Amino acid sequence: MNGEQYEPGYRAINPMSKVPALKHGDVVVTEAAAICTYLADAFPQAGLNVPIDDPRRGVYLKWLFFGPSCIEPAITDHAFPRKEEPRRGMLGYGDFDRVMDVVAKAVEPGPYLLGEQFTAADVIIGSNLRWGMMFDLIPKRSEFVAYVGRLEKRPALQRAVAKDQELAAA
Ligand SMILES: N[C@@H](CCC(=O)N[C@@H](CS)C(=O)NCC(=O)O)C(=O)O
Repeated sequence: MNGEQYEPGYRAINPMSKVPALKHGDVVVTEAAAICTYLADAFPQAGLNVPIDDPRRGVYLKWLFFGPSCIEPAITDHAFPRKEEPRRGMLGYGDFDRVMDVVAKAVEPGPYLLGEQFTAADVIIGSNLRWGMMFDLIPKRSEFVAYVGRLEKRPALQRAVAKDQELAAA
């Protein structure tokens, strides 16, 4: 909020002046979904990735990319409509309602996007949906509410929320 992301020190880390950014040894990774993918692969013992030779890897990668390439721009365009209606075929996400329907269908069977295994893809899609509902940017569909409710029961999410609250209080 103080604009430090625009200063040369942070620009050297991420020329986009965006957070988050991760430094792991000499490796710098930016873009939230890339960071999650990188960490899940770097620490497979955590069980958050789908290995490269697993046939579920394709679906796993699809959801990791779907957050930043479809859900986030769909939410932003919906919240701040463009002056001129863009052609559906030119928008990578198509249209907002289709994105919501596709995600609702994917999270409904549960407990997670890939079934019993919680993966980095749930971190991305889960945070899109949790944040989207929190700020009334997406509809509170029963599928979303149930999925986010399952995520909120996870101790890891509870620890992360507590850390955010500590930071906000400070
Ligand atoms: N495409 C980026 C977007 C990140 C993003 O928009 N971050 C916001 C905070 S949530 C930010 O850094 N805003 C600061 C600014 O643009 O000045 C990603 O997925 O990591």
